[in-house]
Amino acid sequence: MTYFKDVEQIKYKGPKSKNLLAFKYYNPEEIVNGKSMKDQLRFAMSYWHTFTFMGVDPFGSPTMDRPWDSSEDAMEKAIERVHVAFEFMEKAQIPFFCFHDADIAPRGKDLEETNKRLDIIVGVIKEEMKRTGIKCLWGTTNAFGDDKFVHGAGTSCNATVFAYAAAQIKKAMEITKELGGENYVFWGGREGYETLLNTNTGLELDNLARLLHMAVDYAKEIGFDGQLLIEPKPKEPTKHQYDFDVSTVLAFLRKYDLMDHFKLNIEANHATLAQHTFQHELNMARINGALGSVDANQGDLLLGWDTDQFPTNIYDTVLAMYEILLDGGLKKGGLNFDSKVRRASFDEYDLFYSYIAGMDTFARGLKVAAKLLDDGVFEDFKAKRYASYNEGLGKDIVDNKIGFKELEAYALEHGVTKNTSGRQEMLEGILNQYIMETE
Ligand code: XLS
Ligand code: NI
Ligand code: NI
Repeated sequence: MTYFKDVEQIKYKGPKSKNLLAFKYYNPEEIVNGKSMKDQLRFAMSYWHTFTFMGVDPFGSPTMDRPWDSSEDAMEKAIERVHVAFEFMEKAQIPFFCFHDADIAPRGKDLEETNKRLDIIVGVIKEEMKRTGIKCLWGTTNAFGDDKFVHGAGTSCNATVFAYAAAQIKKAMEITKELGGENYVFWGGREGYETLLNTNTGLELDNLARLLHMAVDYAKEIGFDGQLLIEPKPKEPTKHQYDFDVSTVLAFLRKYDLMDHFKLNIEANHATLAQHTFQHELNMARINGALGSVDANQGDLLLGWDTDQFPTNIYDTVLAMYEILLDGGLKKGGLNFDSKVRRASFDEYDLFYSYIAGMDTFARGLKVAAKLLDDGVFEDFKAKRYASYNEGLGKDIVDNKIGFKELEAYALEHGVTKNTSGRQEMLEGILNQYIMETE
């Protein structure tokens, strides 16, 4: 059965092509910075936004035209979606996918039935993976949608809900392992709170850490060697999400002795919701050795929520790829399009246009970033800017050789040398030049 009859596999046709169903910049086998674009970018499809998002918003009903969703039977529909998803990924040349348990199989009447359903669908996914060579970047559980999670999952005030969340994570880790997933993600869905009038934050955070330690132990027990990831987000659904941003998560991991076991999954739209740039969040993760993977999307700066749009802002992708290359590439991570088509882009072919736009923007971002690094544009500038720490006084400071008394003696004797310009606008001009002129 073919679902996207009007589309052949999307191919690279180059920047001059007028073919709307072709890549202009993403050339999978082209070598950039020593690796093929395919291996540098490790694109992934988000199962939820691509195949379960139906266009509902708080003011309106579903809009998406999805001819394959015709079956009345929930399991039949889920199986059909697996086939469509793999045809889509093959045609769009997306080598990985990411999923929540709840995306792939309908919940059953109880945990036991839900798990049985998951096993059936996982079997179908495995066959498709074998047929296509497409791999699993990460799995996760949805422990936020169901009403039992109204007060949170690992941070619920209700211990039986904590147990249920643990059971869901256990199963989701097992199926992620079964599918060869390279990572497992924890996004703190409702791990946060609305008011301190009813909340014991100390206990909630301790419990969240307990849950994560249990996950680390269980991964070891079943031999799951994927990278565990935490995905920061400052708000939505709760007012105060515990995993606010990269720095908050790092402090949490350090306090609870989890730093060795977790890295971060950084989402562009979550960064801007936290009043940071995407680049800032990647940078903070990188310098702490915690850059794991990326949820590639973009928000709308005029709107205060997670709009999860496809990334088309070239500045953001250049600067994101710049941080990623400085980190030595994505390693086990990838670029997961945690992005959805707008509600009014309801035609099934919009899925292709949106992924092509996102993949091309990141491919171009990769090339520009690689060139900026090759030419040492910003790195050479930075090296000179901090040169005073390479010798004499500065070297004594970074070698931890001197203290306040020696520094005072130095200041009394020498005063300070003249500062030099930070040249921000000059650097921004050069960045523009690279974006516009890189071949
Ligand atoms: C929601 C998150 C979510 C995670 C996976 O805002 O981005 O989609 O990526 O649970
Ligand atoms: Ni995300
Ligand atoms: Ni998000």
